[in-house]
Amino acid sequence: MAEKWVRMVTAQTPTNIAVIKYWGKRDETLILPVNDSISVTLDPSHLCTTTTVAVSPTFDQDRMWLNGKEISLSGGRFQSCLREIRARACDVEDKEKGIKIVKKDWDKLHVHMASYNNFPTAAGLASSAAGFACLVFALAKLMNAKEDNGELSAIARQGSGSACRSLFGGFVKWNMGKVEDGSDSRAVQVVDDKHWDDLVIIIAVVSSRQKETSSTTGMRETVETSLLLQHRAKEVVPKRIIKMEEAIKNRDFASFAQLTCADSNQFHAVCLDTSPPIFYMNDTSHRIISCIEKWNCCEGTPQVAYTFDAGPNAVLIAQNRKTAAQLLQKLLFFFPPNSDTDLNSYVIGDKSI
Ligand code: 2P0
Repeated sequence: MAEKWVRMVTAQTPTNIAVIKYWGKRDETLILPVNDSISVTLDPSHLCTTTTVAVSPTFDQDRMWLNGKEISLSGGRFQSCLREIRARACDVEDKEKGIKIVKKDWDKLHVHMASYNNFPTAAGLASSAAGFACLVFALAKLMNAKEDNGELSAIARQGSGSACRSLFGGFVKWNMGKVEDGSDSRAVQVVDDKHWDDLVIIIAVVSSRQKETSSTTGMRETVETSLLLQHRAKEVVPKRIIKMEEAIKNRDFASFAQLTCADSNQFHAVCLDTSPPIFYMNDTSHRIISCIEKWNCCEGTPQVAYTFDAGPNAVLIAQNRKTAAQLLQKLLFFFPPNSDTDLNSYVIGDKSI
């Protein structure tokens, strides 16, 4: 008779928002980007994924559920993450439960994985980032893999590029890497969550509908057709990365805001330069940009930075709580609830972690 034990691990991982964007791959299978990127990891109490993974000798196949619905594991990305963690699995012994798994057993044992997002999936709020980071972290704990978060980030990257940045808190840089096998394409922490903890991030949910062009498809088309992307990846981003790291380390909000807004705008320009063009922002997104630009210009120094991912939702970063309160007042004035252009909700959170 088969043994009846179940070993379970639950992990929670926040999403991250890029301030210097990743857009475009040089290797689609290994998920290697055309440029470095930098992100900020959000507070897990706001936008996060919770994943429980379980192993039991009674499971006859690997299975996964996302927000309660079973999904197919046939895609190469899940298989890559599972394969890489299984290859690093170690012995596990839990005397209380009578569990003893030796390294070679992991090849025969199957896992069940259940993941929940507390925010809209695939609406441009980086759900795959939190999702794959959490899955890889939880599987590593389940299988007693000894790799550190940097090494795990190179595995999470193979699930979804942006996921590699969610293994750390604070500000995080994804080094694009140089070597062909992708082993140096991984995340490193720039500063921890305490370093700049007066920043406040507000997400204005313009639409929680699923986006029309997935990031994966969008960036493939951009790589194939946009000349502007080549200029961005080779000439613009390398210089911006250096300046952004400096701004973050010095807590220089003016430079930080200028770089963040410029990079978001260039990312969307690259999307427009794609054939056929990709429109992620809508009229409400554009009105939010105008509102912030006017405010920043009137004050003579940036009060708030904006950045938009592959969707119309605005991520607004205020220097402190006072500015965040003023920002909310402005948003409520210009986008009153229940009007034609209302924002569905405001997710308010301290940056950290
Ligand atoms: C980023 N985005 O740096 C950029 C900015 C969206 C806009 O990373 O194909 O879901 O799974 O590697 O990670 C979204 O891309 O794409 C993304 P894949 P991913 O956050």
